[in-house]
Amino acid sequence: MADIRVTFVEPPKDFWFPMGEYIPPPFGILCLAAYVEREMEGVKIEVVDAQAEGLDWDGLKRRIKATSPDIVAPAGLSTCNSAHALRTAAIAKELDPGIQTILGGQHFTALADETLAGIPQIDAIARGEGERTLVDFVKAYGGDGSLEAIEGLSYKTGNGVRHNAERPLICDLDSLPHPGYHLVKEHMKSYYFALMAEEDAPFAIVEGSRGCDHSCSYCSQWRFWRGGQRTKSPARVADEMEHLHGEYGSSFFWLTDDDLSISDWTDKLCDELIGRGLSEEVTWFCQARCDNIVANRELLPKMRGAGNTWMLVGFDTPQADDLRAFRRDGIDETISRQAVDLLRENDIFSQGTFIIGSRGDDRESIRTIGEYADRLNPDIATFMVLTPFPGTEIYETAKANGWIESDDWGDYDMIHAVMPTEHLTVGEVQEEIYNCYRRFFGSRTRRYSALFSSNPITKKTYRYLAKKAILTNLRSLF
Ligand code: B12
Ligand code: SF4
Repeated sequence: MADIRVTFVEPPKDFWFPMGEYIPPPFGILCLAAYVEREMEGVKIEVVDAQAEGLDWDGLKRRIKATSPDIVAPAGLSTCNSAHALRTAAIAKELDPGIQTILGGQHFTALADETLAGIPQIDAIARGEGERTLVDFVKAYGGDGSLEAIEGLSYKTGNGVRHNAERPLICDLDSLPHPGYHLVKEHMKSYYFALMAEEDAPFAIVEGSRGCDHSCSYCSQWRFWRGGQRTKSPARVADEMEHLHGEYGSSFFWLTDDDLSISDWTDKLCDELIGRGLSEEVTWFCQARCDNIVANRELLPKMRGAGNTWMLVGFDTPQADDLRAFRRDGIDETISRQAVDLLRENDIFSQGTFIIGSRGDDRESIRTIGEYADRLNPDIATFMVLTPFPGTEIYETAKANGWIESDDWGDYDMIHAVMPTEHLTVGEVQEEIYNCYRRFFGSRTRRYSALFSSNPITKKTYRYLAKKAILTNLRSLF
């Protein structure tokens, strides 16, 4: 099938300031683009990365026009970026109403019905895993098959919205092509993550698995990927890293896994990285649960030796009731403390996340969360506001009870408060997140010991955060 032009777009967007400045490769659409490229000969694919190309909205419009697309597929990473995806689709329709627009990702999967019913510029949504649904959509556009038969697709019909049956997940993730980094090869040196690696250390994203075995009530991931975790093989993940390093010089990697399975799998991945000499050349970031870290503590020295320098761990709160309500089974203060100590002993930088703004929170309980962060003392703390992301249980409860006060999806970034608690207004929750950061990062003792730390990552991180005035940014939100 020839002559179909598909343009994938990473729209212009702000970075998430608590993590400093960065330009990430648009990983999700790179996976989709590579899959379409492999499955459909002759389709002309372009990936427009507005961030890497430094395009504003007018520039993006000109750039999309220059690709003469038949289909425009914007990236749909998170709820707070959903308006950017919609605006991209609207631009495509302004250029030519005949261009087909398709969205995907967590937010639009959860809100497929209202998005299609309410937004004229969207033609279709691929719900859940996108690769195979998108290929079938492109084929149908070219006359091969009907929309009606495409599993996982929701789309507009003459008189409403049709949601086709769910599509089974891809069993073998190794069967996917390597993500389409070659489609953005001219930008590979511009992807960076200033806080986590040097600005001149090209940053790439790799995916070890999809989904998660847990079911935290505030998380949209486990439902989106329908429970359970599917992994690529360790050798395949190492192949991707080796290729990216060899071809483009990528030297800092973010593993997308929601909970890296620190187990035999990680052991093998480390063997691969060490055996290929990559551990000398690259560093990598991962996220893992503290129970997982503690249960597999014997692997931490090997992970550090294989280049793992930074780990993000969710501690949430010291309050047992909230941990229960969040369904964070297996997480408590003892295990959290052990995890921080183990990471420190193994020279792995620990980023701990904490959640404020649950229904019962008042100023006092939030102060105890701040104190908890002080007690656990991870290398840095990231405080986030409990956010009702569409697709989560918390969203359903909050919506049913009328708790949600903001309908601006741009606010759903875990830094803006969108719900009051029983005791605090939205504005007061917003103040409290600032207070938590001020307490942690304002501590002179912590700042001085970090600035003079023997750990270069700690030193650099605190210097960087001080320079970027994160507290001033947070203060400006209320
Ligand atoms: C890497 C990452 C980042 C990177 C950015 C990466 C990027 N490309 O821009 C950084 C660190 C900067 C980041 C920041 C944030 N992130 Co983030 N991030 C991730 C992470 C770990 C991996 C994303 C990824 O590449 N996944 C792998 C790809 C293959 O999956 P995918 O993107 O979902 O795409 C598949 C499908 O969704 C679908 N699909 C997706 N888009 C489209 C588009 C079309 C057209 C189609 C057809 C299909 C389709 O097809 C794809 C292939 O199957 C995810 C968690 C996760 N494991 O996914 C969180 C995640 C996306 N982040 C999240 C959040 C909340 C944030 C932040 C707000 C910070 C925070 N509080 O955590 C900021 C927001 C940034 C901003 N302002 O843009 C949440 C989003 C929740 C939600 N419902 O909104 C997630 C899900 C984490 C979580 N556990 O909740 N993030
Ligand atoms: S918060 Fe993390 S551990 Fe919990 S369900 Fe989501 S991805 Fe899994």
